Amino acid sequence: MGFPQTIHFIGTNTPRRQEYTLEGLEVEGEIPEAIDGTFFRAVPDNAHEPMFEDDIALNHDGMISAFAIRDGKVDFAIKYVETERYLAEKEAGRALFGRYRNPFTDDPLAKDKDRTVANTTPVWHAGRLFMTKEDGRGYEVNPHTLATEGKWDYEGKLRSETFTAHPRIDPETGEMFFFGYEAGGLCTLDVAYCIADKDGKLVREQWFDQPYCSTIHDFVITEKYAIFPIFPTLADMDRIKEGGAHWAHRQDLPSYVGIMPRYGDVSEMVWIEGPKGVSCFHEVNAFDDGDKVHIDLCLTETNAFSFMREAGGIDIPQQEIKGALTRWTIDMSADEPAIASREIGPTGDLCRVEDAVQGRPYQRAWYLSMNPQAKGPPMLGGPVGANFNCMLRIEPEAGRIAMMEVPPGAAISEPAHVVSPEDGHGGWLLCMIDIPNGPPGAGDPSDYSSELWVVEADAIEKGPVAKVKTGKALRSQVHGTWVSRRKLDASVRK
Ligand code: V55
Ligand code: FE
Repeated sequence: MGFPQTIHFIGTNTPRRQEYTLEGLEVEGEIPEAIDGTFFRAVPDNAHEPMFEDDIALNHDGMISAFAIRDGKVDFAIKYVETERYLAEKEAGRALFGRYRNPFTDDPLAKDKDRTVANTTPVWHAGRLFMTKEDGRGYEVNPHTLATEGKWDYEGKLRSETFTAHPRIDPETGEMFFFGYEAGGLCTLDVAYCIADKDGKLVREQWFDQPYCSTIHDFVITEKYAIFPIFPTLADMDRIKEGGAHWAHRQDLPSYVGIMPRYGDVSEMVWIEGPKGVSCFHEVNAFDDGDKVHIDLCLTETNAFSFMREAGGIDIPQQEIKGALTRWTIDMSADEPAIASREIGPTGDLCRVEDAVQGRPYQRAWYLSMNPQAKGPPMLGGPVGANFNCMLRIEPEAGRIAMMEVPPGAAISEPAHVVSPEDGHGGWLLCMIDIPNGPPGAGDPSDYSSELWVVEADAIEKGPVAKVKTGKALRSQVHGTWVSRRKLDASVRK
């Protein structure tokens, strides 16, 4: 059948399916010496033609990619995560796993095998690197060789069958707070809330029920609380058994915020009702302010993934979806805590704060958006099928916004933040830019050049200080993670 010609397989989602390394990439400009470490990226890229024509990018095999940077020089590598699924399909020489998160559509040879593709976020904690996806447990990967070490279950201690792609690490305690939903199996309400200590030991795992079986993609912590914002994109066992979509969005149902003391008992969870029909995949950050809690979210009026809207019978074209960077404030001292909502920035997603302000008051954040001045259509591809074309830097307290544009028709991926050792310097951002080789919006959408841009974090409007040319058209990442030399040197795997 070949690869389908849909948004999930064209533009920056064009199948590349190549493992390779490149040494000494061409650098235009100068990479600051302080940038010393590796930028890891999670890249979906299915090794085989899919079983179904309506296959989606979220269902594609995870690759781990690395830009290793030292002394202004850059090496590149990309390799498949050797999940149970990848290895089974490699042996069969074809796809065995069917639709996204639907085991009832699999080939009999896939029976009882782990379905996760580990394609969403590289996570670094306690000297180990994991490739994660929310429908399964993480896979440990060797940060130096990118070889897959195996599935990660905390020495057999973890009960949850799933592990989020968005854990939160406290910058002072070094603890990793995380969760898994559908923790007890397909379509269960079970959510596991867990803490791993700074040495990577699982010290707490508690289960609770969410109000409905929703896709909990991200969560947030503050110094006091663990916070689970949930949105009405729901799984349904009957639909899944019929071979249908795992997720369907519901405009008619409320969102909720589940909030509990972060070291507390799940029986202390309070559920607060939020607006109906809204959706969010990523929270920017959250922090305490006396008895109040502020939660900053990339909020949209409906689900940003077309296939999750379509399954729910919602007919809103991608470019017409409205949203805003939104601050939800909850006064926990109130008799009945409620959500007060206000807009703090333009719509967008794939947000980043520096690690040191996780769960704390923060001055600035970066995220991706659509430049209203950009001419022509966005580059096709990426997880939702249309790429962002600018980066914003927002200061919610000061009310200031700056923008970095990209070349006409180009795409930008989520930035990673690199801390500078110099006092008073805000560090750098690393982000992938895919630039069309032909006329923007007109030529072959799979023909583009991928560059890694190095940008001053507090002067993004000036554009990059250096561009690293890969000489390749790389497939879109989902999320990326910067790991400093200090952390790499202390890694468990050598
Ligand atoms: C997202 C990404 C996923 C997924 C579910 O960005 C949600 C949101 C790359 O995989 O499976
Ligand atoms: Fe995500």
